[in-house]
Amino acid sequence: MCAKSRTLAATAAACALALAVAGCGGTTKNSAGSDAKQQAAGATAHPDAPLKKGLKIAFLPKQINNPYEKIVDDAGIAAAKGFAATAKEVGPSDAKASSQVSYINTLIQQRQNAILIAANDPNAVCGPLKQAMRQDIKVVAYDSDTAKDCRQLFINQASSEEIGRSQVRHLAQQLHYKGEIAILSATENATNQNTWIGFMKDELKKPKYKDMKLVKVAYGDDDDQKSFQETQGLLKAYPNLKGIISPTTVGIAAAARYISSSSYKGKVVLNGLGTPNQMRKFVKDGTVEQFALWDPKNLGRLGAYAAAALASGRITGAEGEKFKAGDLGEYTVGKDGEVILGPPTVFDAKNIDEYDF
Ligand code: RAM
Repeated sequence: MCAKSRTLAATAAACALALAVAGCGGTTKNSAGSDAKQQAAGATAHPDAPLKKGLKIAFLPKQINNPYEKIVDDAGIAAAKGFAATAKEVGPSDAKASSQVSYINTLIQQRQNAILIAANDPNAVCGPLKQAMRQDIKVVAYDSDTAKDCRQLFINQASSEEIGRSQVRHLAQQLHYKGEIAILSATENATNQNTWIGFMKDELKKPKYKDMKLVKVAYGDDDDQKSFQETQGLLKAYPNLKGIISPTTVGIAAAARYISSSSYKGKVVLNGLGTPNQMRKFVKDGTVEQFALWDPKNLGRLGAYAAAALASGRITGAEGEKFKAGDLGEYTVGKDGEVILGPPTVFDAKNIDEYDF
């Protein structure tokens, strides 16, 4: 599977599938972009080079007011302080496709050493990111990827394929493999959600799911109110709906809030990706039986270490390179610059109180 220090064997197939089903990373590779990446990568990695002191690292999340992104970035900033870097978080208050562009331009002007970006769109951010790489600013996507030639690394929280397929597997078990289902996603352009949804749709093609039907993919835009209203709309429009997958921490929390005080509580199964602290009360009151997530703090930490390793010349982003990520241990760069944090955890009434994030 996707444990640390191992390259993901299925990445090639996974990404080919993601491209086919979700349009992930489907940017036309232009020569300028490839040049920017190659130029930035340099010829050789120096694995024993000391970690540079005083690096300037910036986290650019999908949106700054998303509690999940805040946990990721705060942990990354704290990790960076630990190796004498100056790190900060800047970003838009909405997750629209182009809302990150002006922030990238400012970070370039500020001569940051590395930009970490959770991309709201795989392509909309590419121009300025290539510009950054041409100026020797390292670019690391985390949480939500850009097109592959617009960054040097992608720190993925878990195998995208495993996230997508397991969401369907879990909901199907809860529904005894029967009934209409819907997806409540984030924004229509989000690379991570779209890649996962691609794998969900592919999983649903298997014969064991023949009595399940995906009736709609709705978009709450990682906005609490919109996600709440979209949930209401789904349940009204599809009276036979039996289950909802919400692969976004904002979406699942809003959906749970709506369901918890509606007549659908106990009748419609909600699963997806959420933070234990946001979901605890809905697990305790019986609205939600289970959901999943990785440790967002570790995602931020891994991102910070990866950015520093690149900016110090220890790695270039090439497949097979290894780097140390503090207490998290050693990680290996996989195909297409992907580094995988590790498998997600499933939370339910039995274990939720063991987690505080
Ligand atoms: C939301 C964001 C983020 C995603 C999580 C699961 O917070 O969309 O990108 O990884 O949910």
